[in-house]
Amino acid sequence: MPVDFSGTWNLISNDNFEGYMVALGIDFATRKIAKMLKPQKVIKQDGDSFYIHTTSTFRDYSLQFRIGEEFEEDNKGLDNRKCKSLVTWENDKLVCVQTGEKKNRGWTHWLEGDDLHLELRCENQVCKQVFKRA
Ligand code: YOG
Repeated sequence: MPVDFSGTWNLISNDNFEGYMVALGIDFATRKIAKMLKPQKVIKQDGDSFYIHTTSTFRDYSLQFRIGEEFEEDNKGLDNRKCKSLVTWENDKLVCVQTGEKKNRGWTHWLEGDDLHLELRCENQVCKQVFKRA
């Protein structure tokens, strides 16, 4: 049975989000607001199809993709840079490579016990987020 990320998840920790946002070129005022947020993720997983909706009181971001199929991502409301994204399984981890202007950009999701983990990468910065089921 493959891992199932489906569910509603609330952020409980957010390590080095500031460094990640600086690497993405997010301005100071926006970073000040963003770092106070406690986003919620709704993930719907159906075979190789995924829908990930990240919501907050400030901005929302939604993403739909299929494993192994490269797609254009616009990062609208985030850093607004377009990139080509590809999500694959690496064992039980969901790994996204975001190819574009920013080097070493991507993220990885995995489950650890009852928690959802997310590592966000950009250039030399790594942000580590943990979510618990709502
Ligand atoms: O998740 O891509 O689950 O898309 C990353 C924020 C903050 C806006 C959030 C809004 C990067 C201002 C999405 C936060 C910082 C700061 C809630 C992470 C950029 C702008 C939307 C992400 C993947 C994996 C799915």
